Amino acid sequence: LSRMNGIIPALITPYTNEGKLNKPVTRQLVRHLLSKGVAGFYLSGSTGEGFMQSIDERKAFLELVLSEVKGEAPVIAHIGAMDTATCVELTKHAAEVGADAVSAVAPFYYKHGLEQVKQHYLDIAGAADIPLIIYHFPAMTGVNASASFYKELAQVDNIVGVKFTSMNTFELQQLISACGEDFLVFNGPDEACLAGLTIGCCGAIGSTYNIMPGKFVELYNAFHSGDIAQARKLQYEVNEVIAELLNYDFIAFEREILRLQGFEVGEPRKPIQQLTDEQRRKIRDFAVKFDF
Ligand code: HMN
Repeated sequence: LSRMNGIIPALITPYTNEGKLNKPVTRQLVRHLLSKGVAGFYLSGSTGEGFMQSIDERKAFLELVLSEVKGEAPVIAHIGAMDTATCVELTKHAAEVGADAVSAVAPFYYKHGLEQVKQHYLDIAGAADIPLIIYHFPAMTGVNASASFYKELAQVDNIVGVKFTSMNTFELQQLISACGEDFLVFNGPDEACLAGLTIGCCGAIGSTYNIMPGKFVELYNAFHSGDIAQARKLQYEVNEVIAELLNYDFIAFEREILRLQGFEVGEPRKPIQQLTDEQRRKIRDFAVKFDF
C-alpha cells in the first residue's frame, strides 16, 4: 500500500466523438502519466465523471486501465454511488479484475444520518477482500464526518485510508492524528497540495495531475528532499493554472488542455459545460504562455 504514496491523477475518462470510452487515447494518456512518475491512478471519481457513467462503463474503464498499467502502479477504482448495492457490485468486480483498492464518496442526495453512512462503508468493506479508501468530500455529499467517525472506521481491517477533499486543514490534521501513522490520508485540493503534504498526507489525488503531472511530481519530490523553497515555487506556479481553471468547469478546462497536449480525450458528458470556440481560444492563448 505504501506504493500509493505520491501524486495520483484522478484520471479523465477519454471519450470518442460519439461519447464512448476511447481505448487508444486512454492507453496513450496512461503511458504518458506513468512516464511522468505518477504514483497511481484514481478512476471514475469526480474528474472521471463516474456518476455519469453506466455500471458497465465503469467496469470496462477499470479493466482497460488495468490492462495498460500492468501492475506498474496502483489503480484505485472509485466505486461510489447513491446506493449501497451498486457500490457492492462495483467493489466485487474491482477485486475480481485485480484493482489495488476501491474508494467511495459518502452516499449523496438523500440526507442519511452518520449511522447509515457508516453502515454503507461497512457493507462496501465487507463486499470483497480489497482495500477501501473513503472519499471525504463534504461540499458535494453534504456529509460532514469528523475525525472520530473515521477513527472508528479505520479499525476495520481493509479500510486503509481517506481521500480528503476539503480546504479545512485543521480537520485534516485532526483526521491524520486520530487515525494513526499507517492510515493513508490523501490530499484532495491540488491548489493546497504542499499544505496537505506538510500536514502529513501520504500523497495527493486530484484532477490537475492529468495536465501538470511533471510539476506536481517535482513538487512532491522537492518536499520529501526537504527543499521547501522549491516545492513552494512549484505550488505557486501550478496555482496560476488552477486560478485560470476556476473560470471554467474544471473538467471542460482540463479536457481542452489535454487536447492541446495531444490527447484527444473528447468532450465531457452533458450537462458539464461544453466550451465555445471563444473559450477554447482563450484557453489556448493561456496555455501557450505556460510550460506544462
Ligand atoms: C476526483 O475525485 O476526481 C478528484 O480527485 C477530486 C479532486 O479533489 C478535485 N476536487 C474537486 O474537483 C472539487 C481537485 O483535484 C480539484 O479539481 C482541483 O484541486 C482544482 O480545484
